[in-house]
Formats: sequence, structure tokens, C-alpha cells
Amino acid sequence: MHIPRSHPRYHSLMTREKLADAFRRGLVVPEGLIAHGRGECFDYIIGEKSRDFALEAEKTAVAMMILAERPVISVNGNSAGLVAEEICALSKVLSIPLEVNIFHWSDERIRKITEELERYDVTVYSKGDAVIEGLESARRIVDSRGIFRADVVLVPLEDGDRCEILKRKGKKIIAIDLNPLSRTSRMADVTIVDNITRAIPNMIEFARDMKEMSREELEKIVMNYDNRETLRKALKAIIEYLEEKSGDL
Ligand code: PTJ
Repeated sequence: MHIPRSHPRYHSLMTREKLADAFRRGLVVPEGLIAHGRGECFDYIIGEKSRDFALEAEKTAVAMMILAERPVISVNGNSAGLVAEEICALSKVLSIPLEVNIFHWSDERIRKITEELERYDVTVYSKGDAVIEGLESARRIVDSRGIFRADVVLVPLEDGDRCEILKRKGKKIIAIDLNPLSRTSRMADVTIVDNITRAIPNMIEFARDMKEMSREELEKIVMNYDNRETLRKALKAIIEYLEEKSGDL
């Protein structure tokens, strides 16, 4: 569909088109379209921009990934549909492998998402040769080289079932979720309350600069971070935004 550049909601509509196209190509499940609608709603009341609390979380996430011994970036259908190229660029700049891990599991979709990512010449794990004990959903099927042995996992657009289990296994979790009230947001060590379409490009920029930082500097960033404070700020930002809008009426 042609969307004129002059349309006031051009970016939002283009993002929808991208996701709908990924759905037609079999990367995204119908449930992913619904999940995106929920994300859009939260994005709307956050003001559709990366707020300070999101930038701080993104910076902390990059520091954690640089400091990690075995970090991995988990990719599901929506992430691949919206930001495949950007997530691969982040993987390259930080030299971190990607792992395809999906909730609505099928062999075919694992293959399609893997192929989509491999177009950008990155390392993609998707063997599905290991299982996360204690997890009942299909997300338990992981790769022995990736999430199974990782110490830090970036989980964009999570459905909340595995964050708790991964944490119990001693892993640090970085979530990207526009909903600051979700279980995942509250369980994660670092929650990026931002649209994945802005979060990943921001993280690429941070990563380019921060790769040169010393371990001490990076550790200081991680130590000074407080995720409960981030979630509080996100909720306050929503309240303030809505109050401002109601004042405009
Ligand atoms: O590809 P699969 O099979 O792994 O399935 C992917 C979905 C997204 C369908 C699955 O993980 C799921 O059902 O997720 P949920 O429980 O709907 O949670 C997704 C979370 O991501 C919600 O809290 C949304 O608000 C949030 N979200 C949606 N779109 C975005 C987003 N957060 C950041 N950026 C977005 N663009």
C-alpha cells in the first residue's frame, strides 16, 4: 500500500506495513500483529520518542553486554519483522551472536527467521538442541551454544513466561518492552521502555562509543542503574503526558 510521506502518522503506518509484510512472508504470527497494537498504544502515551529513562536503560544494557562473557540476543518473529537489519548491525558492532527463540513454535518459522537474519552475514543460533528446564512453553527449546549457556540475554518483545526462569538460572535479562507494567518489565534486570524501532538504533550508537570505554567505566554505569526507578519514571512520564494532553482540551 502506498502511504504518502505527508501523512501525519507516516512512521507509524510504515512500521505497520513492515510488520504486515513480515506476516505475509511467514516471519510473524497473527498474535504478533495484536502484540504490536498493544505496543503502539503504550508508545502513543509515552509520546513516541525515546525518553531519558529509556536512553539510560539502553546505555546500561550496552554496558552489560560488553562486560558479559557469553551474551546473546534473542530474536522472535516481531523483532525480525521490524528490525532485522538493525538487530544484525547491533550483533556485529558488539560481536554478539543472535538466537532465534519463538513462542509460537514451528520448524518453518525458525528457518525463515534464521534465513532473514543470515542475509546480513551474522552468527545465528537456531539448532534447538537444548531445553531450559522449568519452562513449559516452546521458548524452552534453545540452542546449546546460545541462551542455554549465556550469562546475559537481550529479550525484545517478550511474552513474560521465561524471564523469571532465565533469571532463576542466574542469567541477567535485558528486556525491550513498551509496557512498563508487564511481568517481563518488572522481572528484568534492565527494562528498556521504548519502541524496538528506536531502541536498537540508539543501542548501536551507544555501542560504537562505549566499546572504547574501560571495564571500570562500564561497571560504574551498571552499578549506578536502578531498574525500579526506570519503571517508576516510565509510569510518571505516561501520567504527565496524559495530564498535559487533558490540559490541552
Ligand atoms: O514470534 P513469537 O512466536 O515469539 O511471538 C512474538 C509475540 C510478540 C507474539 C509474543 O512474544 C507475545 O505474545 O508477546 P506479548 O505477550 O504480546 O508481549 C509483547 C510485549 O511487547 C507487550 O508488552 C507489548 O506492549 C510490547 N511491544 C509490542 N510492540 C512493541 C513492544 N515493545 C517495544 N517495541 C514494540 N514495537
